[in-house]
Amino acid sequence: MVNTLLYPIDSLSRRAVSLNGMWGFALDPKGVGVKENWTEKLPCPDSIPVPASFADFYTDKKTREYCGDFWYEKDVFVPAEWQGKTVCVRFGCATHVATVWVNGVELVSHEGGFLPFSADITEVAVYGGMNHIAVKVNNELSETRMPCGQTKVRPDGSKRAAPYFDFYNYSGLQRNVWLVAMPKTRIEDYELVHSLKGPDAEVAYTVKTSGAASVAVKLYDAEGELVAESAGAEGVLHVKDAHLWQVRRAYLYTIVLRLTDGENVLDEYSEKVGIRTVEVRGREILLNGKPVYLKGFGKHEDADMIGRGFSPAVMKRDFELMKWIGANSFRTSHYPYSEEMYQMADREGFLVIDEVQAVGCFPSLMNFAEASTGKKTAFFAKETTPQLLEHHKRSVEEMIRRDKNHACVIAWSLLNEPETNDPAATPYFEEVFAWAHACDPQKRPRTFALIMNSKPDTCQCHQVADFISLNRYYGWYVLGGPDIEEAEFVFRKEMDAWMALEPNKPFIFTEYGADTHAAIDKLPSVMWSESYQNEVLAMCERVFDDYDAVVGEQVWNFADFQTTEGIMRVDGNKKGIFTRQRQPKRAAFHLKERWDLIPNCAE
Ligand code: CKX
Repeated sequence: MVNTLLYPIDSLSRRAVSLNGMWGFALDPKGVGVKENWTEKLPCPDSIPVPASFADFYTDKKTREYCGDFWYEKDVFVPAEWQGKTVCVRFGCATHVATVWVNGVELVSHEGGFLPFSADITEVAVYGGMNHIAVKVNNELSETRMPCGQTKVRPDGSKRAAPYFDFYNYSGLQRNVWLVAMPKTRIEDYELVHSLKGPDAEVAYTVKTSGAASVAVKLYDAEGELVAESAGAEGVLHVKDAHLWQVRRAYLYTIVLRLTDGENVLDEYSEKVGIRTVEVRGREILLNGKPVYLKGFGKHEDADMIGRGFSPAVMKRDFELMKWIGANSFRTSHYPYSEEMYQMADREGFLVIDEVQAVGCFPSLMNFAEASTGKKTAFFAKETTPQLLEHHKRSVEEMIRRDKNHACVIAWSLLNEPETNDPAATPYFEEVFAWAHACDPQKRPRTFALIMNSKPDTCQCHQVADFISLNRYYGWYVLGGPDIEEAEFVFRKEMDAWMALEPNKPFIFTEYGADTHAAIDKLPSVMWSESYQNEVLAMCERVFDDYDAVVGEQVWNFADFQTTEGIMRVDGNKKGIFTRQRQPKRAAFHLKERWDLIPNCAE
C-alpha cells in the first residue's frame, strides 16, 4: 500500500519515468468496459495525448460533450532490477473519478479529479517485461462530490454534464503520469514549520517513514553549502542568517532527507524549500512579519486544444505575463492546480491561495446566474450533505498533504461562492475549517470566496474565515454600463457594512471584473468593450484604495477561458485580462501601470 503524495523524483534510491505521450483511448457510453474485459484490451482504441483533456481534440460535438465512463490504456516496461522495490503508477490527476487495473488486476480507485494518487503495482508487475495499464475514468457530476453539478440523461440514454459552476467540465488524464520505483523502507512524507529568530530561522521538521530506519536531514543553501543538519524523525534545523523566501524574491534551499540502516542508505528524497512565515494579524496578512498586498489573478488551467491539460509551455508563458504585469499572487480557482505550478511559484516568489475543488455548492444551471440571486436552496441541509462533506474533507486533506511544504502557499481557500444564507451552512463550514487547521502543520490562514449575495446581512459563515475574500461584480452583474456610478455608491455601502461587522480582519478581492471581447471598443464605452473593462477596474480600485482593511486584489480572470455553452457566454468567459491565447487586452496595460507602483511587500 502506497501512502505518499510526495512528488516523484530520481535519487540514489528512487526512479521516476514519465509515462506521458500517446495512450489508447475509448468512450464507454454503455458502461460495459469492465464486463467486456476492457481492463485487458480496449476494443479499437483511439490514440490520444496525455496529459490533456480529451474534449477539444475532436471535431464532433458528441465526443466533445461526452459524459460518462471512458478508458485509457498503455503498455509499459518495468525493469528487472526494480524487483524488490515498491513500484507504482502515479497519476497527477484523473478527472473526476478513476479506477486503475494493471495486468488485469484492479488496484485502486480515486475520487476528486484534481489531486494525485498511485496504483501500487509491486505485486502484479512483470519485472523485465511489458505491463498493461488500464484506467477507467468518469466525468459525471453530482451533488455528492466536487465540483458539484448534475448529470442529465437524454431520452436516447446519453448523458450530459450540467455543472453548477462556470468552467467547462474538462476531464481525462490531465496531468503528468509517472512510473515510480521506491525502496520498501522509504520516506512517505515530511512536513516543515518555520519560525524566525532575529536574523536566524528554525525549521522544525517531521519525517514519516514506511518502516524503521535512522533519519538524517540536511539543508543546503542555493550554492550547495550545507547550512544545517539534524538526525531523527523529528527535529529542528537551525539556520544562521537565514535567506528568507520573499515575495517575488524567492530564495530556495534544498532539503535532503536520508534513511539509513547502519552503513546502508535505504532512501533519499530531496526538494527545494523556502523559509518563510505567514500569519494574519489584525487587518494585515504578514509574510515574514511584514504586511503584504496581493496583486494578481484568479486563474484557470485552461488553454486551446489541451483544455485543462498541464503544459509546461503554457505555464511558462503565464508566469512571464504575471511577472510583466507586476502581479505577485494568484488563487488556484477553482481546484488544486498541477504540482509543477506550485514549484514554479516557489521559484518565482508568487503567493498562492490554494483552493480545493469545492465549487458549485449552489444549484445553478446557467453557469452561475441563479447563484447570485439570493435564492435559498438549503444546499448544506440535504440528505446527501454528509457524503459531500466527507468528500470535501478528504479533498482538503489530500490538497494540504500534497502542498503543505510549498513556501508559495500562504492560505487555503476551502470553498468558492457557496450558499451561505442558510443556517445549515454554518456547522458545515465550521467542520471543514477546523479540519483544514488540523491537517496543516503550518496552520496557514483559511478563507473562502464569498459570492455577491453573501453580504454582511445575509452571510452566516464569514466568521469562520481568517480573512474575508470577496467576489464582487459591481459594474457588471450589478448595475452595469450606464449605472456604474450607482454601482460604486452601492459597493461602498456594502464595504462600510463589512467594516462594521468584521472590524478586525483583512479583506481581499478574489474576483472583480467585466466580460470583454478583445478588440471591441467604443467611445463612449459600452459593456463588453475594452474601455469598459478598464472603467470597471478603475471604479473597483477607487473603492479598494479607500479601505485600509483591503489587502489584496485578484482580478477575474487572468485569461479568457472555456465554459459550458449558453446565452450568457460568447464561446466562454471573456473576463480575461489576457486572451485565451495569452495576449494582452487594454486592461493588462492599465493593471501594469497600477501594480508596478504597489510594492510586493512592505520593506
Ligand atoms: N464567480 C456571479 C465564479 C467564477 C465565474 C464568475 C463569472 C463568477 C461570478 C459569480 O467561476 O466565472 O461569472 O465570471
